[in-house]
Order: sequence, then structure tokens, then C-alpha cells
Amino acid sequence: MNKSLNLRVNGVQPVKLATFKDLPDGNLFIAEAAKQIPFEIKRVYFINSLANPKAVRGKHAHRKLEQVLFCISGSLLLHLDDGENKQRVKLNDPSMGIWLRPLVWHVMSSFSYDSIILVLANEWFDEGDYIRDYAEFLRLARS
Ligand code: T46
Repeated sequence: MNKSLNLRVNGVQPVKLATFKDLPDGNLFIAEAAKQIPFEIKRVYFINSLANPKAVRGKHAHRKLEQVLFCISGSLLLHLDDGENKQRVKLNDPSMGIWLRPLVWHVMSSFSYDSIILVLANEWFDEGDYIRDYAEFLRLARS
């Protein structure tokens, strides 16, 4: 675990992948369900082609979904908000993930041209699980 991330937002924790550094022949990163990843994985998705420097993704929270989010190439800024505390975290280490539990408003921005986001989730996609309205998020997070 990278203590230097110093996460201060509730519902958020760092996740460190097992890593084998075989340079110059590559690095190997391992994510195993219920080991490094704190749940059984039901869905994997990734986002690439983030070359637009003004791209913004996220801008929502989830009601029940848990996810671990990695920046496996390049870098990005992850904005975290639990309704009381806000924090920005720079992700630029493929072995370092952020475990997002429910009711964490998250926004991603400032992508490097080569950035790739990888997400491991504990549930299938469900649009009904999204909270896309910030006022509703604040009401739920503070209740
Ligand atoms: C997060 C970032 C990194 C699906 O049909 N299935 C899926 O599994 C997903 C994730 C999305 N979609 C559809 C739903 C929307 O019509 O793809 C469209 C864009 O999805 P979304 O608004 O979720 O995209 P992002 O990049 O803003 O957010 C997603 C995650 O929801 C979010 O939690 O951390 O990726």
C-alpha cells in the first residue's frame, strides 16, 4: 500500500498490485479477486484514447457498486468527494489502484495523451446504480 497517497476521503482506499519488474523485458502486474482486489470481480472495463487534454470522465457516484480504478498507462487526476471531504489524487503508477466504495463522487481529468484507465467492478453494469445529480449525491452522502 502506498501510504504517500494519504487518502482523506471516506469510502476510498489504496490497492497495491503484486508486481514483477522484469525490465528491460517488461513489468508484470497481478490483480486477483479477493486478494489484492477486495471483492469478487464481475466486470472489467477500460478506457483509452484520452488524448483530448480537456476530457473529463466520471462526474457521478454509485449507490452500491464497488470498483478499483487503475491508471495503467500515463497519468490522470482523480477528484474524490465523499460529501464532506474533497481530494485530488494523481495516478501515474500502474500498480496503484483506488478502491471506490459507494457514495464517492469521482471525476477524472488531466489525462496524459497515453493514459489508459482500467476498472475492476463487483457488479454488472446498471444505470440505476448511478447518481449523476450532485445535489442528490450530497443529500444521500450526508444522510
Ligand atoms: C468510472 C470511470 C473510469 C455501459 O454500458 N457499461 C459499462 O460497464 C460502463 C462503465 C458504461 N456503459 C455505458 C453507460 C453510458 O452510456 O457507457 C456510457 C458511458 O458510461 P459512464 O458514464 O459510466 O462513463 P465514465 O467514463 O464517465 O465513468 C465510468 C464509470 O462509470 C466510473 O465509475 O470510474 O468510468
